[in-house]
Amino acid sequence: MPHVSVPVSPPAPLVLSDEVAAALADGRAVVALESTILAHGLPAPQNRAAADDLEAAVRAHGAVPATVAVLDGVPRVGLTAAELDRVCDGDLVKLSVRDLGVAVGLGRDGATTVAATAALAHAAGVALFATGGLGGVHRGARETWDVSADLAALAGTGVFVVCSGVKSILDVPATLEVLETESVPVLGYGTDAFPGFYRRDSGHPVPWRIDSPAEAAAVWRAHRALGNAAGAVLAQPVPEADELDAGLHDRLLAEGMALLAERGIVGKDVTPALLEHFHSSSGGASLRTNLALVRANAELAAQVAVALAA
Ligand code: PSU
Ligand code: MN
Repeated sequence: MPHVSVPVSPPAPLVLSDEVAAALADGRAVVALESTILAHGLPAPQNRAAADDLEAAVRAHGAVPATVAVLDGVPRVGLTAAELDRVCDGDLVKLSVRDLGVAVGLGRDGATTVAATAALAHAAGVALFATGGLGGVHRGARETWDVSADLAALAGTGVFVVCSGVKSILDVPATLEVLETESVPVLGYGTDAFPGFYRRDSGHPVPWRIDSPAEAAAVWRAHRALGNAAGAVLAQPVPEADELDAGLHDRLLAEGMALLAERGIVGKDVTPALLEHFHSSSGGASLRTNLALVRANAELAAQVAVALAA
């Protein structure tokens, strides 16, 4: 049989903003930010203010922010103000990794999850990524098989994600087990407890604790140098003053789970529906917590990115 040469796949049709492209070319610090949290995790109009707030938090610590989304079928790393407007009031669909080719092929708009943002950030050459809470194994996954693609993405994508643990709406110990199986290191930042998103302590320990951006940078460098292709998780608890009250948290979670069952909500609508229930039923308390933790994560990611670039 004659040898048939297979064309190599073209480079991903990514578009970097001028600022992000210049920073990467100079080896300066860049931090990726996801757009699903803006389009589906936070209500309007607070989401638009949050988009600016997160970018400002990254800049304040000396790094360049790169919010990621797909607009008119173009995967973009680094958005203009007008593009952030579209993400925040455009009624965008939620894109995980499997949806990227579809949205690009069909010329659609979409907001990227942790998984999809990690894939595009990595393709662009951005290592640091800040978000709120990772997706993971859902409660009841034994019956529903609902396991976020965020876990598979972290297993196969070399990005360093700064977050506040996994969303407390998930099965936290099962999620930690999957991260262990997939060889994704989990580091507590200034804590021995794995953070619980709205709460500082999920009730489960972290395997490793680190206490400075320099330590985080050293761990990331070594992780990559040793050839581990997986990502890593740097988990920072929400600032103490912004933690959600434990009783309120548990009540909202129980109500939210009942609501899902009652309305038959499944698949990618589960996480936005639960977050929406928290925001609409906590009198603004969960929103304040969510904003505070993402901002703190953006700040820390910028500090680690700066330490890595040094
Ligand atoms: N963290 C937040 N708010 C969010 C999310 C994370 O503070 O809205 C989003 C992320 O985009 C994450 C997604 O990837 O929720 C997980 O969705 P799912 O469980 O359907 O994989
Ligand atoms: Mn899911």
